[in-house]
Amino acid sequence: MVPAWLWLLCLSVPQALPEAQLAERYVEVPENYGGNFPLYLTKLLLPREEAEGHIVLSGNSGIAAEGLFAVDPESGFLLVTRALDREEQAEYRLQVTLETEEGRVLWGPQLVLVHVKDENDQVPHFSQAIYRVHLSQGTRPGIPFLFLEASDGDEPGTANSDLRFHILNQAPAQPSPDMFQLEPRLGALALSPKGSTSLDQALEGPYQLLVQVKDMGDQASGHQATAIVDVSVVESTWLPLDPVHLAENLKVPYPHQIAQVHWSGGNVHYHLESQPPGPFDVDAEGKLYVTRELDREAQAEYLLLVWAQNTRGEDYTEALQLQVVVMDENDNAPLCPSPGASINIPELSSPGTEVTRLLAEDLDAPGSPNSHVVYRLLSPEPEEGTEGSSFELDSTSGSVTLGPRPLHAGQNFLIQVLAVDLGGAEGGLSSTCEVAVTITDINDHAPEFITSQIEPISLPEDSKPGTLVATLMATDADLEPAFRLMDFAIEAGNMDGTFGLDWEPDSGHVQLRLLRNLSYEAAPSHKLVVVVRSVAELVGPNPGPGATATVTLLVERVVPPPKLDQESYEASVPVSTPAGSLLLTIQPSDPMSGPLRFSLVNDSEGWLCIKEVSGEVHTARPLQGARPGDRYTVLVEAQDAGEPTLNTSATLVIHFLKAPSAPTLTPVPSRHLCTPRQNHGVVVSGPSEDPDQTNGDSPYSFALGPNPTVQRDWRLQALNGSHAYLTLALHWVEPGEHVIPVVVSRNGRMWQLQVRVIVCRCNMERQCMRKVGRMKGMPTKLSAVGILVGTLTAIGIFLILIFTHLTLARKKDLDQPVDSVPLKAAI
Ligand SMILES: *[C@@H]1O[C@H](CO)[C@@H](O)[C@H](O)[C@H]1NC(C)=O
Ligand SMILES: *[C@@H]1O[C@H](CO)[C@@H](O)[C@H](O)[C@H]1NC(C)=O
Ligand SMILES: *[C@@H]1O[C@H](CO)[C@@H](O)[C@H](O)[C@H]1NC(C)=O
Ligand SMILES: CC(=O)N[C@H]1CO[C@H](CO)[C@@H](O)[C@@H]1O
Repeated sequence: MVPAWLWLLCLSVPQALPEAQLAERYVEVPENYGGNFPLYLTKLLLPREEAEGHIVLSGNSGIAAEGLFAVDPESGFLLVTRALDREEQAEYRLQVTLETEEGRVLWGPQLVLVHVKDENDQVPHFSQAIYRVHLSQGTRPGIPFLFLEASDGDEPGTANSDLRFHILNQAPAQPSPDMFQLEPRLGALALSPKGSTSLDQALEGPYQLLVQVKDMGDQASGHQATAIVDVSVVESTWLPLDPVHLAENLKVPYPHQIAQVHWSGGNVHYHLESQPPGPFDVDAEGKLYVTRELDREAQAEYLLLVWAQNTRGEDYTEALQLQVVVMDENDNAPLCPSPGASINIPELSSPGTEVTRLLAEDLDAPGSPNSHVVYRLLSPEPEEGTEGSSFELDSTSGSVTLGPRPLHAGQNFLIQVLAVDLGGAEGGLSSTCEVAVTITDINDHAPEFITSQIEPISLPEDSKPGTLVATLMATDADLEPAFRLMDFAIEAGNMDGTFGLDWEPDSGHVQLRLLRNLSYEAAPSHKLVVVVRSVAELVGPNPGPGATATVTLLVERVVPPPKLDQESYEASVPVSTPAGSLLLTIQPSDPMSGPLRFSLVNDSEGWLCIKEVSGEVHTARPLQGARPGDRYTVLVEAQDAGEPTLNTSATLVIHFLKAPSAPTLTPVPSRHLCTPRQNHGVVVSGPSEDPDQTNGDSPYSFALGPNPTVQRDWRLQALNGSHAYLTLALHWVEPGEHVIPVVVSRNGRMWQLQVRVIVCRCNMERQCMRKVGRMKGMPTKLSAVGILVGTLTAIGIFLILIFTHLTLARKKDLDQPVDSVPLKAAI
């Protein structure tokens, strides 16, 4: 035994420190202390000077009153008066104060916690002296079927109350002495593996076990107690269960018992699981319940697993399985397939073509009438009076096919089908399914021209490349834009690529254009065959004649306007130029070009005239009024003889010159001509003294003066380059002396001759029969000779006069132009 003073010392050491705040003191006192009492516990630091006060000790209910604790006023020690029992009270909470008579606190309070330190003075106790338990066959080894309970009054958590269980004895020790195992710490009694095997082979028992509980843990020492465990082994009632059939939507009060299980062993708890999770439950007696209505369509079958478990939730054995089959009820109408996009069926699809297959789903049990769906076509109904329907329906398969009635591109249908279960029997549930069907276009129409024969088109030869010849229009009866796209081509008549086509891809207009120059000579007309084709491949009949258009093009000839050899003409003429004088000839630049017709546009003076065909410009009359140095401009127009609209014009400028001094003309020896006309004439010769006559052999030209009477009465024919022959033009010309103006010209130079001719009646020998002039009566031979001699004399005098005059004139006008050389007429 530890001496009291030593206890005191060791317990007081932590409290010996001076305390300002009077912190709680902790004192431990051994339980059942066997030494002397009072036992000093700890010294309280009471103040010495406050002697008049008295010490008050208070604490847990009534301890001070019992006088268990006290404070020695002399030493200030707290003391305990007798042994303490931890099992009675483990801790005392004390408060010490120093108070006056009036109860005023002088010191304190000082708190003191007194802990009673445990001593193993308690014996463990089983909760029962005898445990009786049923052990079912089939209980797995190691699974506790009984939990022994024992208690120990000593302080928990210390070795004094640390209990261990043991089997001391098993009776009978058959078939094996260690049929059971007891978990030492927990007191869990279970079959040993050997025991489990043995029990499953034969129904043994009952067994009586002597079990022990001991404290002080695994130490050999300690208190102990024993108890009896009666184990009666029972047959297993944990038997397989028959499947349960449950109607769905069952209208009964819930929970509704569907089966029961029983574990014949003791201390059982039932545990249920449903695969998949379902509304099932099990109660403490093993009754299985369904807690609400089932829906076969949600879950048609459940597998329930029921376990028998000990209090720790360990399975005694395998789970029992219970199959729950939910029986179908026709509680689901057929479900239509979700309406997808409209189904496209090409037009002209043959009857019998499947449009779609409706598969209305019925969630009720497959294979049962509840899910046996049949179909009925509601719409479109076959119209009265029409032959056949557009769609047909197979009532069994739900297959919608095309009926015999033809369909057209662009049509839209909403097919309504009634789907009924129970095989269509009375009371079946139904749904109306809808399928949208669109009849799509196929490229079964070839494009065609609106007009296939184009009126002949005329185009000038000089039309520029790019010129629009014609616009053709084509149409396509198909609906689909892609099928309306057209391609155009010139199939014939465009060998040399003169023409081309131009079109917008999505229009039905095509423009026939010129790509090259036209040529009337090469081809005065073109016949073009234009074809139109569908860009997309055509289905069905080949294009008809409408796919071809014929364009006839006539090329208009374009003849260039005539062109003259000069752009303007000029001529210089003396103002004395007689009428009928040739001034110049206007000619086309290309002698090979077609004939022209010439005219004067604004010859306001009437001085000029032009030969319509030859283009020779003459003076039309004497240039009276023209002054030397003036100029006179007229416009000459030349027209194409065949095409008068083709014309050109040029100016003709006439420069007037001073008139040459009139040449003294040699009187042309007159000679008579017979009237009525006889076959002879007068020879007129060109100017004999023309200096050009010898060196140039260009001929003279002779013309009668412009006087209309002269022109009417006389005819002048060229004989050769230097002579002309003047004859009567009329049958009868008045007898008498006539002076006939003759214009002779050569190389732009001109002379005018006055040819004197005597016209008379003639005898047989072509001799004048009567005197010319104012002679009366028939002349005698003598008078005729006289006249002749007289005449010759007169001529001779006349000639002398002329020559004399000429000689004088020559002397006078030596610097006169050559034009003025006298003319000579010869007989
Ligand atoms: C077509 O005609 C024009 C004049 O009308 C000419 O300038 C051009 O050279 C010609 N083209 C061809 C290819 O003959
Ligand atoms: C004739 O027409 C031309 C061109 O227009 C002009 O130059 C000329 O003076 C006209 N002549 C007369 C006589 O009017
Ligand atoms: C000459 O040609 C023009 C066109 O170049 C035309 O208008 C006119 O009528 C023609 N003249 C005649 C007289 O035909
Ligand atoms: C060159 C020439 O042959 N001149 C003759 C033209 O005719 C006349 C009359 O017949 C003749 O006298 C010329 O000799």
